Amino acid sequence: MDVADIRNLMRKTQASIIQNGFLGKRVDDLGNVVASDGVRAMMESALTARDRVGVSDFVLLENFTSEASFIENLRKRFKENLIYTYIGSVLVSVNPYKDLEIYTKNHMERYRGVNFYEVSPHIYAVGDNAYRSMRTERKDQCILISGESGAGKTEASKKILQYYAVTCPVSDQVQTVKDRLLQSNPVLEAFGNAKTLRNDNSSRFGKYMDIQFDFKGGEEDLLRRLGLERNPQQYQYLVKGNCPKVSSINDRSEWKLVRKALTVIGFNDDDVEELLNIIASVLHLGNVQYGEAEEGNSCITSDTQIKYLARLLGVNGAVLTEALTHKKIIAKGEELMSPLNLEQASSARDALSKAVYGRTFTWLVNKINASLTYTEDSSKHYSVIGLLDIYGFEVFQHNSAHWEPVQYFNNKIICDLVEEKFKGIISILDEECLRPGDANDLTFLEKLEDTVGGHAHFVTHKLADTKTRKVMARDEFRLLHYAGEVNYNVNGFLDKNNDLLFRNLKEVMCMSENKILTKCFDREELSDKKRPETAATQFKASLAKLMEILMSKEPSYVRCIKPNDSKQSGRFDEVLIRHQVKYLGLMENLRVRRAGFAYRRRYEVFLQRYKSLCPDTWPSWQGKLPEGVATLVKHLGYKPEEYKMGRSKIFIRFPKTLFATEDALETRKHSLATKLQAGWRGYS
Ligand code: AD9
Ligand code: MG
Repeated sequence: MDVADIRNLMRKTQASIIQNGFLGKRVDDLGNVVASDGVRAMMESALTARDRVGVSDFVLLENFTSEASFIENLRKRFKENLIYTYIGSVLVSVNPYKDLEIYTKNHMERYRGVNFYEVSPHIYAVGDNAYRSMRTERKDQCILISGESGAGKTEASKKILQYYAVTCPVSDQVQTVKDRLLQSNPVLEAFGNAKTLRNDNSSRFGKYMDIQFDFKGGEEDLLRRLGLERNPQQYQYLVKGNCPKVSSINDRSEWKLVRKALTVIGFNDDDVEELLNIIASVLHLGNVQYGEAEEGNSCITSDTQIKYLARLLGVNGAVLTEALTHKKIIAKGEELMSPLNLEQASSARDALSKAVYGRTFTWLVNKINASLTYTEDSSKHYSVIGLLDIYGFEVFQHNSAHWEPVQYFNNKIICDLVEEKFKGIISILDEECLRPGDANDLTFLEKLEDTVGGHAHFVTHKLADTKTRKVMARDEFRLLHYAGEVNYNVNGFLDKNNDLLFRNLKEVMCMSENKILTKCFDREELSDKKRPETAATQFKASLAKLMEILMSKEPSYVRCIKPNDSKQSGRFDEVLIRHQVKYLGLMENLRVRRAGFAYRRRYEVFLQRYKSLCPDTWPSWQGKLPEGVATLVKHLGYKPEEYKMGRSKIFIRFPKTLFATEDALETRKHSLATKLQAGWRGYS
């Protein structure tokens, strides 16, 4: 919040006091009760509209400890298409599963530069607030969007991007970058999202197990060149999830969008062609069928796919066939081709598909990132707002090696169980993967029982009580996540974690004439003797990096809720919603918020902003930060009940305390300017 905002807010409050004859009440055009912070509680109770539409901030609920009234408030608002509600500054959003007229340019304008509490809750308010905090406090921001699969995280992040695109003033050069940023979305979604049972447009970034790309939108001659058919049922990789039909997405128009977007990002026709060749190859690879030759060895039964693959990837068909059925081993300095059995061969084929798709996706992300880099002045530090939209929590019949990033549900116990350095699940899995000899999925499970068997959140068939045992198979372990219990079937854990791409398949890819693949498969990799990192370890490392980035920024939170499991508008499934309210920790959020402390700032930020108001801290404070802040607030006359000193931040209970301080700052600036002017006149 800057001084202008506060002034603006005060002016508006005064105006509405005059208009309404008592502390400003107002119902905006969505029927929301809105008011200025501090006086809201008084005003809202006077309003009848509240019975119909609920309260726009859960903090105003009379019975704020009751989960039932929390959910009732959500229900009232949802019925009225009011999908957004605050808990203080946290935005709760319920997926409406229909297009609402609340994202127009007019709406954007309404939220621009306006205080959080003056207008009805909206995702734009969160975006605007982060933007202004970034500007006034010069601290990088991040907006964390959480919620389960299908709750509306990706939509929320797109809305924020669109808001910035429309409202932030920019130069021409930045405009290009912004266009690219917006256009990167359909591209990333086309290649990184997939239809799942939970969500027709589910984010799969970084996870490539069930990629489905529907080519129904592709042009005829393009399909012919790629050797593809219109019917997605033809492709093994597309039917595996048993849900290839996407009713909510129009492929034809989306495809046009993606083509256009690729051009904006800087792809020429050749680039697009090469990219599509790769995607088509993955589909063909999925259809490579194996038969059994002598001694249980595998052979490829039809060479149709191989022909397409050879052409699309620019590789030698015979070499590819051999690589898909053999493994190269080096014994006594000699290279030997050892035949693969059926199962090994299909794993090798799938590993190749995953590697090709995965690396291409990474390449695409890098290319987009590069096109977004804005290098007008590299010596300058640009403030940033990060947007985190992850893939949501899913509970399926079988959950395999899919480590959910649950950290910001404050799920530390589980995170330690999964991640701990020597005795966490990931390190035990890695250890089993490295162990030569008889290591397999079941020995991995036994090792888990030996090592983490005593953990209160870990159960297996052997360790379970009689009741749980009935619903657990012998090859499963169960984790009691914050968000729910999940059974993990260990079948395939070792293979998936190894995700090993045989050396000879890598060699074939390195020989490819496809320019994108040459960048994805580097020859240097072949000479590297080092064992590649396992999938789980890679995931863990990228998560750690992400956490580091997030920790360095000031967070805002958006909590998304999915109203029902059938993707229907207007259906409010109470059981499902209550579960999410629980694991998103919304009741806890509310309790903390009700305890007060509307405003919190890091000591250095607070001191920097207000130090000029106290002779002891001006022009600079030499001692420790908390002492400087204590001296400053004492001088300003803060009463003990008005604030608390935390470890690194000061917490201020009432906005009015802060407003008074801001006013003092403004007055000082004003008198300083007057003095300077007078001095200048005197001089001339
Ligand atoms: V996943 O964890 O990536 O599987 P998300 O990202 O949480 O999931 P997503 O944003 O993709 O879910 O939302 C799912 C669908 O809900 C969208 O495709 C829209 O059809 C629908 N949706 C979500 N938010 C809104 C909204 N604000 N308005 C209208 C929405 N429809
Ligand atoms: Mg998503």
